[in-house]
Amino acid sequence: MMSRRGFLGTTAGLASVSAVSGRVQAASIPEAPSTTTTTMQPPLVPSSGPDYQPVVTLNGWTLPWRMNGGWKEFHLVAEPVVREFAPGMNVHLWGYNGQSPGPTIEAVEGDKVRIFVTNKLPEHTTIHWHGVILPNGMDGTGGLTQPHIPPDKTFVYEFELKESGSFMYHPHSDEMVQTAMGLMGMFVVHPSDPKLYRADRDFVLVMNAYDIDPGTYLPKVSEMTKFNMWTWNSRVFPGIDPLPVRLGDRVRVRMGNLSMTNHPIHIHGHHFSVTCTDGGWVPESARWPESTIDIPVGTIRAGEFSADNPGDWPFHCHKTHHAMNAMGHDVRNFIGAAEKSDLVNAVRKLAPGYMPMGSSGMAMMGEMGMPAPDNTLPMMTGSGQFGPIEMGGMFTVMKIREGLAANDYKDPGPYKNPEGTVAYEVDAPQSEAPRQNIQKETNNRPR
Ligand SMILES: [Cu+2]
Repeated sequence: MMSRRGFLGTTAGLASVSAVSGRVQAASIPEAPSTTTTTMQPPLVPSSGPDYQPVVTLNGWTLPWRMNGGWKEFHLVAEPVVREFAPGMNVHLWGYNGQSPGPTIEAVEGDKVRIFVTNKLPEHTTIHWHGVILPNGMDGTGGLTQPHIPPDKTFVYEFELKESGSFMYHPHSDEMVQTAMGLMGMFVVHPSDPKLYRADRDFVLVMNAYDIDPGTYLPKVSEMTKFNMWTWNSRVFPGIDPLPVRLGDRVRVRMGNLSMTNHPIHIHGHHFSVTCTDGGWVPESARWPESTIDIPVGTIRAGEFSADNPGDWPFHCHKTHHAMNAMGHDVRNFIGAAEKSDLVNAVRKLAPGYMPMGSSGMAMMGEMGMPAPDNTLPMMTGSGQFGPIEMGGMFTVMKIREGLAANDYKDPGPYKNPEGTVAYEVDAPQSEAPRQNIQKETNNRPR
């Protein structure tokens, strides 16, 4: 543990970089709260200071703080954690306060924050406050703006939050490994004027990707391009919480991307637009409507809309291989390969009962429950009220319902579609759909 002497030594080193430092009061380190729960924790409603609508973190939580002489004090502990990606798969990661990603830090424009960072990792680390405008020596770039934090040591960061917005935190120390191991979190700063940019539901998620061989428990940290698990808050569908929303709510989803590729995030049933990035709020005149918002690498996009269309609406990455789990890669395309082809017959002589997987698509692979190694999720999975959903990875459901209570984030169950509003099968006598050949007319059209 950190000794008082060690603590004072640390702050002495930082004395010249922070004019607002209140390091005298900082002599005692606040407790570091910790949890391993994977369900979305209720928002932390502010009990003092300016009012704001608190955020909720999908499958995560908000870091409690304490006030100390005008400073809002937080304590993050970087440490090895075990994270369940979805029931049936646990991964050994590095995280903060018991989880990857770490808890969301939430504060208000004008707050003076003091963030203690204890390193319980086997190697040194730092924390960089991505997007936050602060004094250079608080930026958290190991070697450049501060010494790295050695294992078993605690450093403290102190800065005043000059701007509201959506930010992130992550190491700037052996970065490739520490990001690949899951060290990251979101940092939300509310405007000091509670009426400004207010949303009724304000969700937070950070995207990452991991390369985990089926049957193993550790991500490969040297992977650069070939990831196979695409996560929101280190969870994959069907492990990602749904987003319950009351009909008529103003909804915001703040999406950070610390993976190594972009993610086009698509919403069904609504249009949304980017109202905030990691560089601040987007003026209303500069917004445009979209049904897919692309989130580039190393950025945050807050998508916002009015929930005026009730139902169970998919909310997912539009890269199809990001909305599935591992084992979906390197599968050959057998669509159209005849069930009784020469090749199949030849294989059947060697392996009686052999079935060419994927000759009519891959949906059956999701339904059959393919045998897989331990600690491996099905490639496509999940079920809804009408059958298999056949998704994985970066997919969840926005559940828009009439009459939900404010700050009620319980799963309201499947949507009850009004009668006569669900696609249905027609009573067609023949399996062949009626066709009209328009080829001839097209050819005869004058040029
Ligand atoms: Cu994606």
